[in-house]
Amino acid sequence: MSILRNEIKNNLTYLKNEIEHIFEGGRDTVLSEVTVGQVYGGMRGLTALVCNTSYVDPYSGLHIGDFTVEDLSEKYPEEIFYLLCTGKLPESDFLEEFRKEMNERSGVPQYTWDVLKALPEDTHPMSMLSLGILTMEQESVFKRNYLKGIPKSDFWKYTFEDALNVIAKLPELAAGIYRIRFGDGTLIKRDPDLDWAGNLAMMLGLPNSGKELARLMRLYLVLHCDHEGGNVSAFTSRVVNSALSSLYYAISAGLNGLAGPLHGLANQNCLKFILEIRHRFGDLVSEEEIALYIKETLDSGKVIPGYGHAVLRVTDPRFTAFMKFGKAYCSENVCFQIAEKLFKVVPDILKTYKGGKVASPWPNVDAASGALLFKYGLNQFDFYTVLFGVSRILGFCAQNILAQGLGQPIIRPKSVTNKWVADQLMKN
Ligand code: NMX
Ligand code: MLT
Repeated sequence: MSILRNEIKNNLTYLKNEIEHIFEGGRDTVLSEVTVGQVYGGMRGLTALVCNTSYVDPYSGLHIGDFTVEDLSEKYPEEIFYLLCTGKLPESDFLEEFRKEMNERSGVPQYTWDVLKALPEDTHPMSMLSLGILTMEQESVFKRNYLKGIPKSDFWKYTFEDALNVIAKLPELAAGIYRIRFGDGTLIKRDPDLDWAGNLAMMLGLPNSGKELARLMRLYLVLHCDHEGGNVSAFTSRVVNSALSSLYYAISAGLNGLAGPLHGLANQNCLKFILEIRHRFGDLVSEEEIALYIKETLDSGKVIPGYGHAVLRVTDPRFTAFMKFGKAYCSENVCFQIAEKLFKVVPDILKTYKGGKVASPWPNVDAASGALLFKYGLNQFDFYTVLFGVSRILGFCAQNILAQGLGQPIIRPKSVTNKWVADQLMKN
């Protein structure tokens, strides 16, 4: 991986120069003011973090380097990892080099399988993924070397080693979790000639899944890779790593955040929602029936999964990319058709719901992907967030490698009490 390592080094030099320049321009310049509403409102809209892997524009969505989602949807996730770490897409021989590197570093330890197989049968696959990564923590190259004593400027190099070791094991780990939890527990051997996503698709062992599942898996693993620094899972992972807890701890922590229904778990909940609609109204459900179901769901106090976003104020371009795939390959599929009908019905209802309080009535990344996975035989929707996690780990790794390379300090914002806030109001 010498090409990638060198390019990360170049990127770090570039980013350090940029930061020096920014500091010369005004270290004390105010970027964002914080209101009482923001302090109590999940810090929404507060600009208080720097993340150099990707950026989310409220109106055009995810940007990685100079590229939009549309530019990247035909790429391989391996190329996206390179892009996240370096700001550039790799040369054509990178995929082959990466494949060889993954072969050398692959192999989930037997003790990890022993732990996962010993868990209760109803353990959620996300707990298994998080725990699976955590079991391997003592393998951390960063931790071993940190204990020996290494200069701060070299931290990122060892974290990069940890990243490659984890990424290489992910297809086997994720597919193994699927087979332990939903299959007969036998593990399928990886194929050293396949790419990262292709191997994961193959090792699930789904009957008749073929090349189309691999194609969808590539797109899925590209689209979920990163979403700047403030989302729950990436932020958690970065905070944990900022204490110099190894990448294994940081990844596991980030995954625990991703497992929540307002974040990554919406992925599985979307398909569950579609299946409930299908079960109640049949394959030919009308838009009126869907509207009725949406209203009933909202009246019962639940959110509509796959709709809304903390940053985006338009239809998520990642949703659009999945819809494009669905129209090309799954247009006859009932679940996909219901996802299409939901897209026609939900935004208008959410626009007026709670007096127009929903900041974004539009679909997010989760609204359509489950219908596509279902079509290719991946019908255990409890597993979907694991795929989100596998992809998002690329972002966790890249964000932490760059932050360490830039020597970013431990993250520790200041908190205050109600009394402190009330005193400020009195002073004003
Ligand atoms: N269905 C019903 N109510 C909603 C929805 C929705 N899809 N989205 C927002 N609201 C409500 C929200 O619950 C809040 O109500 P209240 O103040 O009474 O608690 C109100 O609208 C204002 O919330 P927003 O400012 O619009 O959204 P916020 O930034 O707080 O939360 C989400 C963003 C994504 C958590 C929220 O839109 C949501 O819960 N969506 C459904 C779950 C989902 O799809 N999550 C996946 C996000 C993407 N991902 O994969 O991580
Ligand atoms: C994500 O991909 O992390 C989600 O869209 C949530 C977010 O960005 O807040």
